[in-house]
Amino acid sequence: IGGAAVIIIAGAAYASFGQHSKASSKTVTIGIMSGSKQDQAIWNTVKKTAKDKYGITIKFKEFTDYSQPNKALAAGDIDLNAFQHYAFLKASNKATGNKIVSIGDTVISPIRLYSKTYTKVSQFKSGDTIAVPNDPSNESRSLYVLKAAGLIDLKNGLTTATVKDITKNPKNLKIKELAADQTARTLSDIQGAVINGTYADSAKLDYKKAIFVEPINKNSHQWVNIIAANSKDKDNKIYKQVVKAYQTDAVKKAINKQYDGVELPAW
Ligand code: MET
Repeated sequence: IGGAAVIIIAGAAYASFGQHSKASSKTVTIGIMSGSKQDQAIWNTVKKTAKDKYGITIKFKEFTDYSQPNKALAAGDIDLNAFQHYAFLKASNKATGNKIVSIGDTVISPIRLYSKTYTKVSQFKSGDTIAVPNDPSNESRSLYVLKAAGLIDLKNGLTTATVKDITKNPKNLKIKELAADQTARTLSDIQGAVINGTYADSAKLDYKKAIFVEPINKNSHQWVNIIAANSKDKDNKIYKQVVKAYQTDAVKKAINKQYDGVELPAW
């Protein structure tokens, strides 16, 4: 009999703990990239809607390089992340065995070629160096951008091109593969760099001065940025409400105000 009473008491204690943890699970920590005032303004709009409409408290954990936020998500240090496009996630899951999925689309952020030496693509000279990000998806993307700019040619039909797939390089350009967060830093030493929006923001580069912008076309879906969750959480109601709080007219307005067409709402 005594044993049964203990069980009942334990049951009651557990039930009340359960309720408490449900309330506190309305806090969602999202991993984002640091250093972009524009993104901060956009996320503040999301945060406000999440609180006012769904009673969710959003917290942010900021990262400085692309290799960290999926690790942190897989390890359970954060609940969601929002920093990558579909192609990056696919390559990252493939390389790590993580099971991370998209739960909602955010923006498309065309990658751009910048130069401090030149103002036009045609000015590149024989032997010049151009930096590209070295993760598989962004490297391939950048090489296709150099192809679209008419600087190189690549084998046809590749999903992940590398420098080895360059078939024509009439200006003998040297392609320097660097971690995406390092590309902007090299601009003073070399003639060009293909730089993701994230790092163009944090290096305070002027988008309007990019000398070539990645075209948006039927192949662009892979570059749509996403809110990502561990696959076990893909139906989590609270996380879905975070996506709803993102995909609003207020956020569309904030994106257009902050980026003026440089990044575009993509949901
Ligand atoms: N926001 C970046 C882009 O669309 C994401 C790169 S993948 C980590 O270029």
